[in-house]
Amino acid sequence: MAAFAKSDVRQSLEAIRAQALAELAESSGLDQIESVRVRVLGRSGELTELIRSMRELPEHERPAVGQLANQVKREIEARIESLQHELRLRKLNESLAQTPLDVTLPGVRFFHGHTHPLTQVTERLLDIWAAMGFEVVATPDIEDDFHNFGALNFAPDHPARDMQDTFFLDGGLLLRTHTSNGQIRVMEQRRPPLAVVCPGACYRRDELSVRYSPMFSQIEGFAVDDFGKITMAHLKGALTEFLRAFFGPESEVRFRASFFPFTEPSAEADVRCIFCAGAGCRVCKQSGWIEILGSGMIHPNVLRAVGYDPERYAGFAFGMGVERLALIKLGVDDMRLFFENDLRFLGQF
Ligand code: 2NL
Repeated sequence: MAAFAKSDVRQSLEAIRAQALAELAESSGLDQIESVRVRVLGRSGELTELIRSMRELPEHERPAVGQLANQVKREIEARIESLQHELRLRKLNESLAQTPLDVTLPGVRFFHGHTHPLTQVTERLLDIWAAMGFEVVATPDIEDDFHNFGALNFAPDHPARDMQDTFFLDGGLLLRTHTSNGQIRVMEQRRPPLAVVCPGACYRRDELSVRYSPMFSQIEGFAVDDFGKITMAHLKGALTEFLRAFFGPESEVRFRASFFPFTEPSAEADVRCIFCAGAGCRVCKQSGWIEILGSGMIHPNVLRAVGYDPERYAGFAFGMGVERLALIKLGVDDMRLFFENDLRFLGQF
């Protein structure tokens, strides 16, 4: 068949336009508009097909006819759009007229949640250690006897290993009683120099009370490097820096000799009572100091247990209870408040 004539195409375009615009009258509904759109502009719609067939026109005739085709298409599209807009507006107005809307009513107040105070304190503590170059490592809650006790130089008959204090699981496993297990695992897997903090939940068979909970959180940390490069002075410097970052730059810090199976020598760190500034109060039991954390130089037996030669490497370690720090920092006097999740309490932080 010879290429069909330009005039035929023009006529068809005009016809499509006339019919479509007639059908797209003021009174059309959304469904009707849509059916016209599909029939004319759809993938195999009348206009679409016609435009496609224009490839068969002689080349010199195409521009003029093409222009008309585009104009028709735009006209129909614009018409559809304005009709749809009008219809939606009408619907909205109708529904607003039906249900009276009092724009003076107060708005709905959204309840904004926030992180739990213990989480806030944990994040702050970890941020401080991270800023001092310590890497934060998550470690398992379920542990074996070696990583929770044996490697930490606990004697076989140490009371902490008692059924009464520890949750034992089937198969010789247990719920860790401190986060030291994680540090043992990190040291086993890697070689010095290391500076790591391990946060996490710990478990002991205590009744929930003002001061104890069967589940609580600790943050422990350690730094190990060549023997001679890390001393008790680094321990004191790092912990003093940490305590001043947490309690304020003017905080007075003191170290007292102490004992832990896994450190030697061991020291506890206190800060000047933040409630009475040292004058003596109920919180510091009139001593003027608040005990914050335990620390020490890692015991040679612990280094040996993870495969480090204690003549070649040395390090310090420390541990702190997150609930205890949160109680002190937030001025709360009963640990149960952190676990009851009463929103009247939590909402204050
Ligand atoms: C405290 C005291 C402490 C450690 C924890 C530790 C871990 C390893 C080796 C040596 Cl793997 N030490 N941790 C050291 C001294 C004290 O915690 O009062 N925690 C709440």
